[in-house]
Formats: sequence, C-alpha cells, structure tokens
Amino acid sequence: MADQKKVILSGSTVTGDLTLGNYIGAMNNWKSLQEQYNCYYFIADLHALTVAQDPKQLKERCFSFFAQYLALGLDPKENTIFVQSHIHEHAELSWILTCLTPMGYLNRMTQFKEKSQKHVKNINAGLFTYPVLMAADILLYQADLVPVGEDQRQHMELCRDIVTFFDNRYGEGKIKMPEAYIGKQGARVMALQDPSKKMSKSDDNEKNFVSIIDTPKKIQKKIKSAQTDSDTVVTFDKEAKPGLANLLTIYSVLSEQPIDKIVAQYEGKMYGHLKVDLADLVVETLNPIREKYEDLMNDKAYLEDLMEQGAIKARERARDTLKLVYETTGLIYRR
Ligand code: ATP
Ligand code: LTN
Repeated sequence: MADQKKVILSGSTVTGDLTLGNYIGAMNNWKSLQEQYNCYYFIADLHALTVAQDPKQLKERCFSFFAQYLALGLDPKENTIFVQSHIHEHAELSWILTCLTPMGYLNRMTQFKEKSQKHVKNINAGLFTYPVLMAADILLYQADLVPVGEDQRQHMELCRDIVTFFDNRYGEGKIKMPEAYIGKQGARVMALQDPSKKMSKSDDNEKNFVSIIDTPKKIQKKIKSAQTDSDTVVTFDKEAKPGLANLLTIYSVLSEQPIDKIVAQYEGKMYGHLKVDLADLVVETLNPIREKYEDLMNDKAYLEDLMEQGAIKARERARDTLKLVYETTGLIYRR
C-alpha cells in the first residue's frame, strides 16, 4: 500500500527549461524510483522568486515545467506532482525553521555565494534563506529520501542540521531525518562550452546546455560544438580531458553502457565520431519527450486539472506535519 512505502520528495526551480543535466542528475532517478516509493515531485515556483521574474513568464513556465515533468515519464497517478505555492504550508514551515537556523550556517552555502555573484544587483534575503525553504519542502512531507544532483549536497546537509536544531529545541522524533540520494554517475553534468562548471538551465550562454525540449537540429549543433581538447585519442580522464569526460558520461548514462566499453568502441577514431553518435543518441532520447511535451502544452485545462489533483494530495500530508509542528512549538493550529 502507498502509505507503507517510504517517501521520496524532490523538485526543481522554475527557471529556463529542464536540461540534460537535470534529466541525468535528477529526473532520471525520480522516474526509476516512482514505483518503489511514495513520491512527491514538485515545481519550485517560490524558489524561482529569489531572482527577478517576469510575472507572465513565470506563470507560463509553471505550466511548461508541469508538462515537462509529465513528458519525462512521471506518472501523475503513481506520484503526487504539484506546484509549491499551491501548498501554503511550505512558506509557514519555512518561517519556523528560519528561526532555528543560525546565519553562520547559511553564510557557508556555496550556491548563495555563486548566485549573489551572478545577481549583484539583487542580493535579496530570499536568496540567502533559500536553503531553509528547501528544508521546509522536504520536512513538510516527512521524506525519507531526496534524489538530487551533486550541487545540492550541501543544502541537504543543512536540511539535516535543521532537523537536529529542531530536535534539540523541541525533542526528537517529530520530524523525519531525510537522506540525499545522489546517483553514482552523472550527478554533475558539466557545461558544454566550459566543462569546469556545471550545466545549468539558467546559464546565459545557451550553448552550455541542451534543454530536454530542444529541437533535434539544436541538439546536434550544441553537442557537435561542445568544447573538448586538442588531443585525438578517446580516453576517460576528468582532469586532463574534462570536456570529453563529460560527453562520455552523458553517453554512458543514456546508453546504459559502462564508460570502458564506449572508450573501447572509439579506439582509433576521432572525437568527431563520438560527438556525431552522441548527438544522435541524445536526439533519440529526447525526441519522444519533446513530442509528448508539445501535445501536453496544447491542453492547458488538462494540466490545470492535474495540478489541482496534485495539490489536494500534497496538502493532506503537508497539513498533518504543519499541525504537528504548530502543536510542538506552541502555536495554535487552525485549519
Ligand atoms: P538553475 O540554473 O536555475 O540554478 P539548475 O539547472 O541548477 O537550475 P535546479 O532546478 O536547481 O537546476 O535543479 C533541479 C535538479 O537537477 C536538482 O536535483 C539538481 O541537483 C539537479 N541538477 C542541476 N544541474 C545539474 C547538473 N549539471 N548535473 C546533474 N544534476 C543537476
Ligand atoms: N534547490 C533545489 C530545488 C529544490 C529542491 C527542493 C530539491 C527546491 N526545494 C526540495 C529537492 C528537495 C535545486 O535543485 N536548486
């Protein structure tokens, strides 16, 4: 029965379109875990507000993300798929947890440092407290496991620290201690033009990422122009050949073949051969996703209906936790 299964929760911030990095590092795992676990997958629209958003575009993107989740193969009957802001309990729990989180802990977050360098004109308090809202997202559903990419490891550790702060103040056992689930391979897909940094959907340079809804032509172009090195021998070496290593990793995850086998296949061949084959493989993987996405986007009423159903299911669990937290902290709970 669904209730006896362990609980999984994860989400993605509504910025840009989902990339091959998101797919390989996160959603691919979400998909494979959906049968074994009771899964909650959400669209983090409140998190998106930490950078300036055009209101009309944000709304449109929420629909687009919802359709992208479905197109990736997340089943709305098997999972609870919902929009974060539809469950007001996220923001409420976030405040309570903010009051338990020392500034010093937030100061250490590398994502805050990176994002505040990128958005110098808008270093708002939300950008700083973002990881607390993320902790609230997780703890509200008493999640056991949180499948994320490598870049979220530090936020996950903070989330676990926050549970300890809560336990120390109010006693143990009220809130479940979650664990990160980070895949062994592909947990950090790198930017195509700069393999020293991670692929990111809000990158200003479009050539750095492949979006899961890019056209085949765009995909081919981006993969073929991916930065490699001036050597010609195909070997897997993250230090000496980071660009090539990134392409091999993508190849390995999508083809479900070990890297050694792929390297052997390209013995005596040029990087160009590998790029052509990889581009074909990526197109083959993403094409059905894009087609499904386009169909879904033509039926907004259907998407809205699913959003509503997801919110009803999510709210049920969120309410129970918030009630428990209110009672524990001495706040008077009202529905
Ligand atoms: P943004 O550019 O807006 O920060 P992002 O591309 O980093 O977005 P998120 O919404 O922050 O994407 O992340 C969604 C999920 O995808 C998270 O679990 C995150 O760890 C994972 N993820 C993001 N980028 C990568 C990547 N390059 N490789 C592997 N996993 C990734
Ligand atoms: N911060 C995450 C997105 C996110 C998330 C979450 C992921 C927001 N809340 C809760 C897992 C669990 C990111 O990937 N940038």
